[in-house]
Amino acid sequence: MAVATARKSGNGKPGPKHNIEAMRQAYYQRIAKHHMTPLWTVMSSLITEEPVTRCAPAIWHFNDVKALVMESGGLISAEEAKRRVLILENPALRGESRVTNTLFAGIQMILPGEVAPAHRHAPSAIRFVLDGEGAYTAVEGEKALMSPGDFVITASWAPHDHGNSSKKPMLWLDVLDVPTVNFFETSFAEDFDDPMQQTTRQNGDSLSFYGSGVLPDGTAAKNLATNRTPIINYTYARTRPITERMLKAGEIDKCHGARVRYANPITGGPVLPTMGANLTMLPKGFRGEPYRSTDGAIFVCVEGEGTTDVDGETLAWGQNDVFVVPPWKRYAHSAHKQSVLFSISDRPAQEALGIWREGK
Ligand code: GTQ
Ligand code: FE2
Repeated sequence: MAVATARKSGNGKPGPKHNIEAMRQAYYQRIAKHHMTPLWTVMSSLITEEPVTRCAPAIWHFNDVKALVMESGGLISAEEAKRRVLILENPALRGESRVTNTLFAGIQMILPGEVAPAHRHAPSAIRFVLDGEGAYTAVEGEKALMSPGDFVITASWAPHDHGNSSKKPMLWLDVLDVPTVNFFETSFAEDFDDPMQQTTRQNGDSLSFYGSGVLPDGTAAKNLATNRTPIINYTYARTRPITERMLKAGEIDKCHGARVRYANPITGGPVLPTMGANLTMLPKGFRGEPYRSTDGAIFVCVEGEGTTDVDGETLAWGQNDVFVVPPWKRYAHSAHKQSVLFSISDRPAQEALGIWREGK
């Protein structure tokens, strides 16, 4: 072995610098043939002192998005597309079908009379409704009629189909943990024969039941304590007034505003094991203090107008704009009008792995 020979001939000391460098390179080439490589040449870029992200701050303005998504309605039906969605690709991750390193985001549109056929898959999904009124998602036998600001949960492997029995197109934001599931190489998916599932519960039943401070008694309760919420639709009509009450009571976080966390009412944990979400109301004139955390987040401006400074870059948002803050980048919100922001990230997954951090 070249290295051992060098040590012997040099009385245990390495040879001259140029000599040892050449010997190292020759050695790396030899071990490469055996699919091995030295850690010491990559150590500092492999185990970094701070998070390194490939993700860039980005914003999609709803005016542009809506016009472009509406155009797709004339090109393909929901039935043919299966899901008529335009993917929001992070500008630094083009071609990777992702908005952050761990999350997929897209804008889905469903026209009056259309059906997006029933299927299920390993990735978990959420919808956040942007525009329209009265289209539905059916999840595990329950129809959720949707209005702007509603937050709808489709857990891993839950059967789901969408339909629009209203008179208006409906647009919503889809967020799925697809890149995370694919990172683990654990994707499964299947279609159902029937395009629409049979409903077995009343519309909105899960929120009426589990969002009311009572829980089923006895063994049924134990079976419910899983890693996903039993609630299908966290309606804006129920959630917004809570942030408004917090705002009026002065319960305003210096960084985040009057913010609530969407919770599993059985466990108090996040809505899904891989994704967690918040809703915040910012008073007019709010100037948030800088904050950072290891979970990159997707934000939606539900109401109002303002800006978010991300690492020296200013994102100016208005109603239904979607924007992204990469992991560990400092950001601060400012609200020019009273505003409501929805946000979603992979924080629960990071917390489960014990790697989540936050800082100023
Ligand atoms: O609505 O079921 O944006 O399965 C991507 C995959 C939406 C859906 C997406 C999906 C869906
Ligand atoms: Fe789906």
